[in-house]
Amino acid sequence: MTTIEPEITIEVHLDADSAAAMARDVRLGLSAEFKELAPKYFYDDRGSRLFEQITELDEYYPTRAERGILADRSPEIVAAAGDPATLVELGSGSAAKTRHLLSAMRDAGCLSTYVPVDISEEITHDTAQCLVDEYPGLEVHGLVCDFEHHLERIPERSGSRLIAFLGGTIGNLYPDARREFLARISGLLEPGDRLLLGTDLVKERRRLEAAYDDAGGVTAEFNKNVLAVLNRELGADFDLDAFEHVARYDAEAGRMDIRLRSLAEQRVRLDDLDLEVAFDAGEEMRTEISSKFTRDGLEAIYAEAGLGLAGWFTDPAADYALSLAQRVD
Ligand code: SAH
Ligand code: AVI
Repeated sequence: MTTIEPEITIEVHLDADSAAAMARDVRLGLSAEFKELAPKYFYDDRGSRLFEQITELDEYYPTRAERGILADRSPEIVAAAGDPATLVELGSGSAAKTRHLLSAMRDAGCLSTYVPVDISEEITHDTAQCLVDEYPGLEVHGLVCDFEHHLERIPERSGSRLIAFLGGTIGNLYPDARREFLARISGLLEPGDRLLLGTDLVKERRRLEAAYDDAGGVTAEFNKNVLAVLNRELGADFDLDAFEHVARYDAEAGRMDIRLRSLAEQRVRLDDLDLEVAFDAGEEMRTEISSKFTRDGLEAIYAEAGLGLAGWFTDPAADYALSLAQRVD
């Protein structure tokens, strides 16, 4: 645990076990007949910076839509969440849009503690520092960890909590993982606590595919960055120029399917895994899914996790939704 200044505590739970888990995941994913890597490995420093660039792209509407809802409705959201003392944010990143919630909590006189939870250490430190400067008196208790595995590290509750999971990141989890994750969040909610979940909504293919394949190639760079992470972390020798970015909407599954396509027949060596992987020319490897939701679908997903919808906020075009959920026993 690091206490950087009185108001900031950051706990880092990425250790030898996390490195071993990454090695295991990658070995499994690259040894399967249909190769796949987990999207959490995008987010080293460079990946986090590239994601920030994505959020500013014309084609990438989700951040703009979510920011608009938060800018307009945060006081209402905070009141509907019962004026919480603590904001826990999963996958917090730069917390750019979170300021709207924090300001509404400050203005309502309830703001005490912010708990950012993110796998990327540098961005969590930077975010904590900026926020204590911007919100005098705010306590920041950050956790650098994998939110799929370390939710129990979230500090004990003192006063009511709002757990926010913004940006549509829930869409990056497969249905089974999502079910388990929401059930665990549901288990963290005490009476009076709320979950605030950001979800991108189903829409026409053209806009979805453009959002994940921008003309400037930023998303392609973000996607290929996972190969650079494997080169550094696992002694791999991926040639980033030997792969191309692919982003297709799978309407049946209701999700973007994001892949890297091998441009040639090639072999890649991962020294730290003592593994050699063969790619055929044209072979595709999945690096991310990004599910799109409907209100009915989300209500069913909540019900399975013992949660009930307590608020629904969309942008005027209904591209994106923020929903409040509470535990129903
Ligand atoms: N909430 C921000 C950032 C979204 S990007 C926004 O709405 O703009 C997704 C964020 O989740 C990144 O900061 C990434 O580092 C983090 N993340 C992804 N997988 C994670 C995991 N398994 N555990 C913890 N953080 C994760
Ligand atoms: C973080 N997550 C919600 C983004 C998304 O839209 O699924 C990640 C992303 N991948 C490509 N562009 C953005």
